[in-house]
Amino acid sequence: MEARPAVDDAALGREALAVLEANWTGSGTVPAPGLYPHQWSWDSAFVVIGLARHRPERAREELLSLLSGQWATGMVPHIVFHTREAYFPGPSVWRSQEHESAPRVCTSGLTSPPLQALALRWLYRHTGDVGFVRRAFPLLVAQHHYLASARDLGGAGLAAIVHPWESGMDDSPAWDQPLGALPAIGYGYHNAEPAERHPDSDHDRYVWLAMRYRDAGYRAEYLRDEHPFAVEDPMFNGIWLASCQALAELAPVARADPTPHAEQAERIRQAMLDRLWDGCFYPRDLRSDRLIKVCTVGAFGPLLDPGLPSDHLHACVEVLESARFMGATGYPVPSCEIRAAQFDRTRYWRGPSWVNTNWLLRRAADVHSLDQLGRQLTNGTLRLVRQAGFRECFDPFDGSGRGCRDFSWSAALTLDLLA
Ligand code: 2M8
Repeated sequence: MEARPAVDDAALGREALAVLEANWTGSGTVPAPGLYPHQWSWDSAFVVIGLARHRPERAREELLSLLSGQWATGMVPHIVFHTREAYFPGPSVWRSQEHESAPRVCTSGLTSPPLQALALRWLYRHTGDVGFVRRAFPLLVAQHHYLASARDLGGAGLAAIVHPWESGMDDSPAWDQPLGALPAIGYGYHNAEPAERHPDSDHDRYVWLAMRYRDAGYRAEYLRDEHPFAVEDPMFNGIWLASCQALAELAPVARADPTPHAEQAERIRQAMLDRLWDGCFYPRDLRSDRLIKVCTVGAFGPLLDPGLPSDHLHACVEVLESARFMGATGYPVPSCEIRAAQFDRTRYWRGPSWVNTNWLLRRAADVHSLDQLGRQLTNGTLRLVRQAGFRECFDPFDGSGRGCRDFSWSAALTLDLLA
């Protein structure tokens, strides 16, 4: 493990702000220099959350810059390409500009966990900026409308992801089953990526799926009737539910009616209980109509809901604190349960711990007044970044850093955890 000189809270906060400053391009914050040279959707929302207290003006710019990539359908894309930096798959693959509902700036054609309303609520809490809420609120209502209409592929009130990239947890073992059901593909989109990220066979499938959707004109009907990957994910929907509740809270500020947003949150809660629960929350593969029975950190997304029934809450927390997750590792929270055959402490979303999911679970602990769990998550996460720096992810057993350095959400959420 790399040794870092001991840093106190104030110095850690200054380092975090310096990383975010360095990753600001003038039109958005990149997740990390080099590997991710554009603006990613949920990364950007985490940056807004981290900057809300310290640099509210920058946080507002960050959110507006991301929303400049919103499509007329309401879809907020998972990548907005503000610069011409090389990245694959880039604008020439997505070809967003061939679509009349796409914005002027180039974007991807997929979406990502809809965290933006929660980020707006965070910003409002720290700034009280009514004017900004009124400006951003309708855009986020449109985003939620898109999810409720174009993405309710199962017809039960949940949003389906149509690509592993949309989950934010690309190579999670949760997607092995639906990806394994795709035809054998040999496109050869070699990705020059470190081995701890995606093997070529997975990357081929990712690109193939994205191109099928593109070639179908990014049409909602195609997603419903033909697209071979459609999954109701508890983390994506848990975040959406939390964002619906954020819109309901912000509605009076925006002079809007909170009722539809509160009702939407209730629909999501009920549908997750009816469709994703079997002793724990699991993703549902809509193409095979089966639960995907591997327990990953995504299972805990519904904990973000203050209205989660208490028996479900306690069952989830028991799993989280058990030797399947936090109880066995020195650091919170492995991205896959450690007893699963697919667990791999070295590979990206198949085992390592991540600051963003730790933060989401810390938020869930706050929501349910689980103070001890909250403290464990906060202290464990701060220990990771103090020891290894603002890395992309971390070995859950020894805390060593993995992936990129100077990673934006690790820095941004550290700022929030330090407060
Ligand atoms: C990772 O996803 C990108 C594709 O979008 C990749 O693997 O290249 C994920 O960790 C995702 O959650 C994150 O938003 C993105 C940028 O940090 O990187």
